[in-house]
Formats: sequence, structure tokens, C-alpha cells
Amino acid sequence: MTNADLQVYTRYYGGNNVSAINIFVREDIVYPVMYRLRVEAGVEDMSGNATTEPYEVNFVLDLGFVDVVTIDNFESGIANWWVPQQSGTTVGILTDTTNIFSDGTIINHGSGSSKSMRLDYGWDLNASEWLIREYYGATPANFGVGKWIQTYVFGDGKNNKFRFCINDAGPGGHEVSPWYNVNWFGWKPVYWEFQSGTGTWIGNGSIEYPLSFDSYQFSYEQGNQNIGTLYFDDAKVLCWCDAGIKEDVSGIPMFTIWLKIIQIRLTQVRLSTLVYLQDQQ
Ligand SMILES: [Ca+2]
Ligand SMILES: [Ca+2]
Repeated sequence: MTNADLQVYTRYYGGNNVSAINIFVREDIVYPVMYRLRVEAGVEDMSGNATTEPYEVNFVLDLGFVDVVTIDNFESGIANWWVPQQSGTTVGILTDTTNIFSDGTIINHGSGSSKSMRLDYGWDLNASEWLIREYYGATPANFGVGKWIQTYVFGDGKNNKFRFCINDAGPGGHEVSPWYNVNWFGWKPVYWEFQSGTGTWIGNGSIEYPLSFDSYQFSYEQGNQNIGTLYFDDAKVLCWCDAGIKEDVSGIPMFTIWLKIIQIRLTQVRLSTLVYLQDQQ
């Protein structure tokens, strides 16, 4: 990387037939400053296929953040989290390959993190239903009137399923987010805006306050690889503020981030991790 006008930290993650570069911003990006990400031409993959055109995207934050409630940043380890087998609703796993660990290597460099949580999963191909309820056993903080729940997920690109589960005050006592297919490799912020709709599990499908955190949940889809690893960091709730990224805005950016990479995909981001990049071969 050259000519970085904004303090960033770039990290390469190599995987099996897939790799990722994540850019962690060391300064808060702020509304309404416009930023530009520029990827120079001439980047090659392992087969020598070089890009011939630079790639640029201009973006701004939609709005700033107002209030954040931390659920768990994993800095104190994972003693508050049950192992997957402890939950009676976990089903369809290969128990010998399914576990959680505290990890100090794959971490969210955008938040000053030194620890994350690693989940190794193995799905039993002979089962007919698959669910891991990765239960948060601590007395969870009340969300108040939080609007978003967010966590950083380091995906393995195997397209298996992840969702949030929260406690609510309605029938069944729980609501879940829609499923997210983990089709990315590297860090990505995953968020659920409660008012955007729920998934289907226990509960009536409407959000009834007060809310608190219950679990991360996972499932399997036939045809996908059944063994993999995910990492989690910085689970939090963002209260009554709307924040996101608007891409391709016009105007003159105040800051430019210059990069060399092969393929790029800019997703919506939250807080200080600015840009998520993925190289899908
Ligand atoms: Ca952490
Ligand atoms: Ca409900």
C-alpha cells in the first residue's frame, strides 16, 4: 500500500483456494467526510492474471454513531459461552470436531482487539436437521431501544448459515434474525436491524422489548462442505442511529486510500473497520 492518507492497517489472510485482504482503519471515519478507495492496476493472482485498470470507489458514512452497547468483545475469554454440545437445541453435529476456543491471532484489528472467539464446526451428513446454538450464558445486558445488533464474523467461505438469536418479551421468548450465508472469507461486520424482519424459530416474528442477547446460531445446507471454522469479535448493539456506507457518491474526497489488490468488494461497514476486501478465485 502506498499514499495512505488515512491511518490504516492491512492484513492478508490466506486460505484454501481463497484469500482475503482486510483493511482496518486506525482513525474513526466520520460523517460527512468523503473517502476514496483506490486499487491500482497491475495486481496479480497466483496464476499471473494481472488487473489492467485501477478501481476506485468514493463513499461516505450515512450518519455517525450515537450509542453502543457492548455484548462481548471476547477480551476476557469465552467463559461466558457454553460449548455447542451444552445446549439441548444443538443437533446434527460431529461432536469431535465441534468446539469453541479463545483466539489471539484472528482478531478485529479495527477495534484494538487482542482476542476473539473461534468456532470449529462439523455437521453430520447423516443427520436430517442441523443447528448449533452457541449460547451466551452470562446474564445479558438489556438492549434498551437498540436498533441494530452487530458482530464481526471471519468467514470461511463455505456458505453455511449463521444468525443471531435474542431474548424478547413475547410468546416463546426469543426471536432470530434471518439466516446469513457465510459466503465470504475474512472479516466482515454482520448486522441485523430488528425492524427489517425476523427469521423463524421460537417466537411470533415480532420484536417485543425488552431485548437481550441469547446466542449465535448456525446451520448447514446439503451440498456445502460440512467442516469449517469461523471467528467472532465485537458483538454489540447500536442504539437509535443509522449508519452505513453510501458508495459511488460524487465530489472531491478529502482522503484517499490506495491499495493494490486483485478483486474488491465493498460492503456496508460499521464502526472502525472501513473496508472489506475479498479475492475469490
Ligand atoms: Ca476482542
Ligand atoms: Ca416476539
